[in-house]
Amino acid sequence: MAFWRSKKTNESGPENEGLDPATSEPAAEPATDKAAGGGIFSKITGGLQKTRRVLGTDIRDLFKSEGRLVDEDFLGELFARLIRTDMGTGPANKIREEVGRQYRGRVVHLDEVIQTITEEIRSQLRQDHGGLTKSDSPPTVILVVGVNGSGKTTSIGKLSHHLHANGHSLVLGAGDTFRAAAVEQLTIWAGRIGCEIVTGKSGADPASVAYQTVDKAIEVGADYAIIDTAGRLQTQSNLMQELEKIRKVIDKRLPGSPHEVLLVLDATAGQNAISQAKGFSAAAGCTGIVLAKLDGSAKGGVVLPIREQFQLPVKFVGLGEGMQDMAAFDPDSFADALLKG
Ligand SMILES: Nc1nc2c(ncn2[C@@H]2O[C@H](COP(=O)(O)OP(=O)(O)OP(=O)(O)O)[C@@H](O)[C@H]2O)c(=O)[nH]1
Ligand SMILES: [Mg+2]
Repeated sequence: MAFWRSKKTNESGPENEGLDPATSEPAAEPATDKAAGGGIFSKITGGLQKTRRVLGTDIRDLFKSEGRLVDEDFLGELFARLIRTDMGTGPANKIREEVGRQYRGRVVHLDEVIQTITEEIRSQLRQDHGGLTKSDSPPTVILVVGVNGSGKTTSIGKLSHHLHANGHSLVLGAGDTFRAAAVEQLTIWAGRIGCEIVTGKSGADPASVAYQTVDKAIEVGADYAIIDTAGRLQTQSNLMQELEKIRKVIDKRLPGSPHEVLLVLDATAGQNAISQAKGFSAAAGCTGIVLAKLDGSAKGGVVLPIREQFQLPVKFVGLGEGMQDMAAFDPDSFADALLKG
């Protein structure tokens, strides 16, 4: 299975496509991914180890081999275990209700309940716009935002690696000009991938670096321009205004851009990631979420309230620090990886 998969929901219209809007075929699997021997399912399953351990073990503990009567006690215990993954009370309640509706008063076996929970999670995660937006006339401009240390630069590296491995040309923009180390970090990624990068002097106006990045991408005919930004809190109004300025100058150079504003959330932050998403999605005009560091978190359930409370689709999940440790978010694989296997 491809690392990067056009989802069924994305095959109906150009704006909903995966990487390549010209085709509804899944993107070609990069050789590197094959070499790693991992399909998307095993990748996600591996990345969700910590959450799986909490959720799977906890739910299995509820059962004896002969099955268990589904009564209010059972449903209460199930609920308590579900929310330990940071999925929040809303989604956990819906799962409890569905299990109660199907099995109340009956003795059930673990597999039946796991199946019902998986289906309920799948349906809660379903989304229409999972793929990366691609502009009809290149370059597609992607701005990457989020709080400090959420995984922005690393996610750009991984995304760029994948795009490049699939034959797309790209220009990176080191829009985090606050720290020399940030420019260095992105420069190392560009070197590894073998793509162009635009950097400004230390302390340069990030908006001017963003402008030059788009300019360069247009000049060289690149397919993508991907712009890094410094970490910030949604409460820092001056820094949020700076994002607004970045957006404006990009739009000036290439009207209609940025085509994507990806908000990178740190999955280890669990429910805190939700409040970050709230502030950012309004202030920065975000179009999608990258949920980074799922591998380091037992709070992978947080993707449910993210889907519940935001109109924003989850586009990618980060599953490690390596170049290939990212996957397109697919609700079905994700739900299966949480509970099955
Ligand atoms: N395990 C794991 N670590 C990750 C992942 N994504 C990023 N990291 C690590 O998290 C740390 C912060 O990542 P960065 O990409 O530098 O985060 P950032 O948002 O660019 O940080 P600032 O620019 O300082 O705001 C680094 O040590 C990364 O290697 C992931 O998916 N899994
Ligand atoms: Mg960074």
